[in-house]
Amino acid sequence: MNRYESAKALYQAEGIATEKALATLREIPISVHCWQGDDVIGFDGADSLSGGIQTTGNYLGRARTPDELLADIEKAFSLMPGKKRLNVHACYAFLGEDKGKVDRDAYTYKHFAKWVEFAKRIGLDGVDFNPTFFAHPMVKDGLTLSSPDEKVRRFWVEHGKRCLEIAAEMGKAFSKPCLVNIWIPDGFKDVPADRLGPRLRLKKSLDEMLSSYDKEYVIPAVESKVFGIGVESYTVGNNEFYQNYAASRGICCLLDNGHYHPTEVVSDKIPSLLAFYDKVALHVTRPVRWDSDHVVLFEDELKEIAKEIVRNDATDKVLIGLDYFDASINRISAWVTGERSMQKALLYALLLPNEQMKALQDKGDFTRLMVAQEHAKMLPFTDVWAEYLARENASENYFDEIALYEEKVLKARK
Ligand code: RNT
Ligand code: ZN
Repeated sequence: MNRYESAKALYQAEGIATEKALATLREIPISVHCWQGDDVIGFDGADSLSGGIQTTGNYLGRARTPDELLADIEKAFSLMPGKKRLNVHACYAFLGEDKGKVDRDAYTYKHFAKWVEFAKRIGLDGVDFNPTFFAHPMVKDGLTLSSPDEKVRRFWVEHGKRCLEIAAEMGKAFSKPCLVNIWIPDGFKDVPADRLGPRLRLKKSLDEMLSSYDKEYVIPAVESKVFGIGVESYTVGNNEFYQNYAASRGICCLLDNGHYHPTEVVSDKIPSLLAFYDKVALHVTRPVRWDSDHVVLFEDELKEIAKEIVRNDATDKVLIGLDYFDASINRISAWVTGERSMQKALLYALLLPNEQMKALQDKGDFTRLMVAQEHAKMLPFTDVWAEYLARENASENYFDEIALYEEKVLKARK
């Protein structure tokens, strides 16, 4: 008997169907961010990052041009098992001859058509989109949609509107809705004199932005945050603001698991939102002491997040996106390791006796529940993972190929 057959039998004895788990896993889309490959710089003129987020490290081979980024994405995605979407930020516009002439408030679909062509060519499930409200001269005093300067506020409202229009085209191109995630860096380093004003302006800006959009092909989401670097005292778009905004406007919340106090966990927020929302979007990341956006690893909180998606039958309600950026290691490897970690966590959750454990909880049999939870940890998960990789034509050793790519391609980028 091979490893998989023996694992299958052991799982079967626990009432768990490995075939079903494998079939489900390959249908769960993961939206992989485009911004790991170039340290979140983009194509539209920025030379550094701002807005309280930070990439650290200077490992060789950062993608410096659109062509390099596309090549790196293609390499990285070829080593990622499962169904993937591509998550694009507006700062990754292919401006061509419009460079220096057309600003973010006037981008159109033509500046992003290449992303759609590319995603189709490499066989992706779709494209998601994000307005880029940072790393731009129109961010004034750290503010965008909440700015008291009407010119600044209008500029960003228009940027948001353009992005919703572009996203509708992206959605249509795949006949599937495109998630448009709104994250703004707005906030203050020190104690503000007015906490309400900026929030009322943000509310007004969002209402203007969202006054019309394609309801069939666009899913707008808002991403809250507790603080950023240099924005420690006050964040306009905090959790309470956006959850109430989303609930009252019928849009979606996006939970980034780096955006809360260290003892607060997103795994526990997912079921709370599922009680009220049809869809919940995620930015899966790995915060180390702060919103550091480390590469996602197969760790306890990630497993817990995956459990909440799987056992609540929410694989089509929770839109899984990745959000991390590490410039201190090979960026392609960073990409692949994070995506595989997410897939592992989902498979791990799919292979748990969720029904039986829930029954124990409902009976109040917490002793047996604890024993069952510990027992489940020791089931031969790795053998089923190996089988998944084999069926996806993906090798467990992805690094050799990346090392070769580093030698041949990345090292030549001086
Ligand atoms: C920042 C947010 C946001 C960004 C990306 C680049 O704290 O997490 O999602 O990481 O939009
Ligand atoms: Zn995020």
